[in-house]
Amino acid sequence: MLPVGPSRPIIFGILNVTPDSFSDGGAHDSVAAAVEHAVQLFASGADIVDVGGESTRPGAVRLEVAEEQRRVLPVVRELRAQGIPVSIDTLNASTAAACAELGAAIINDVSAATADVDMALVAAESKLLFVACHSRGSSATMNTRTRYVHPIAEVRRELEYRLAALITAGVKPERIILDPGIGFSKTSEHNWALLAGLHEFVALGHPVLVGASRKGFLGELLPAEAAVTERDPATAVISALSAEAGAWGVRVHDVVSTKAALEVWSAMNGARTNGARTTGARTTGARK
Ligand code: PMM
Repeated sequence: MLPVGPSRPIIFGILNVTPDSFSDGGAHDSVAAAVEHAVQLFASGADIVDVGGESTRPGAVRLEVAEEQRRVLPVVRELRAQGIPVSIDTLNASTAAACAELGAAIINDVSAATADVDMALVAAESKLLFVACHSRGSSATMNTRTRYVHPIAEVRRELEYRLAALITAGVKPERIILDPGIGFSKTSEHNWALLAGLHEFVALGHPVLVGASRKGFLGELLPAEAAVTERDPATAVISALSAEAGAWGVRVHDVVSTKAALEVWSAMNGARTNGARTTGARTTGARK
C-alpha cells in the first residue's frame, strides 16, 4: 500500500550520511550523529527518513558500494529498531536489497534504475515502493546534458520510458513514484519550468515526489554569501506550491518549515473543500 498523507503530501526528511553532500555533508558522519538527526527529523514531523550514503551532487565521484553500505546499513538498522520509516537513497541494487531486508519501505534511486542493471529486479522482488527520479547521465556528466527544447515534455517522456522499463522488469505500476529530478541535468530555468508544470507530471497518474530542498537555483534568489540553510524558507514555499499542484511527497532538509507550509496549505485546502460544500448547501437552500 502507498503511504498517503491524510490531508497533505508526505514529508521525506533528508539524512545524508556523506562527507561531501552539498548542503549537509559531513554533519552526520557517525552512526550516532546520523541517528540523532534522523530522530529529530521524525520528531519534527517527517513521515519517513530518506537515508543516503553516496552524494549525487553534480561532479561527485562514485563511491565503493562497500563504503556506502558501511555508512548507511547501521543507520537504517537502528532507525528501523526505533520504528522510524526509512527510504533508501541509493544507485546500488545490493544496497537497496540490504535495506529492504532491514525493513526499509522505499527505494529512492535518482537514476531511475539506470545506474545498476540489477536495480529494477531488486525493486520488483522486494515489493517496496520505488522512486524513479529523472536524470541524464551520471553525477559526473549530468551538467553537460542540460539541453531541452520543451523541458516538461522531454522530462515527462524520458520518465515514461523509465516507467515502461520498470514495469517490464516486474515492478508493479502502483508501486512506482515519479520525480522530475529538480537539479539533475537541468538549469535553473528548467527547474522553474518543471515546478511550474508539476501538474503535468501528476497527470501521469503516479504519485509525484519533489526534491527542491536547498538546491542551487534557490540560492540564486538570495545574496551570494547566504548560507544554504537560508534556502529553507524558499524550499517551504515550494513544498506548499507542490501540494497545490497535487504532489504526493516532498523531500526536504528542514522539516519544521515545510511542515508549517504544508499545514497552511492543508488548512486552506480543507476550507476550500468545506467552503464549496457550504456554498453549495446555501445555494440549494436558497433555491428551495
Ligand atoms: N536530490 C538529491 C538526492 N536525492 N532523490 C530524489 N528522489 N529527488 C531528488 O531531487 C533528490 C534525491 C540531491 O540533494 P541532496 O544532496 O541534498 O540530498
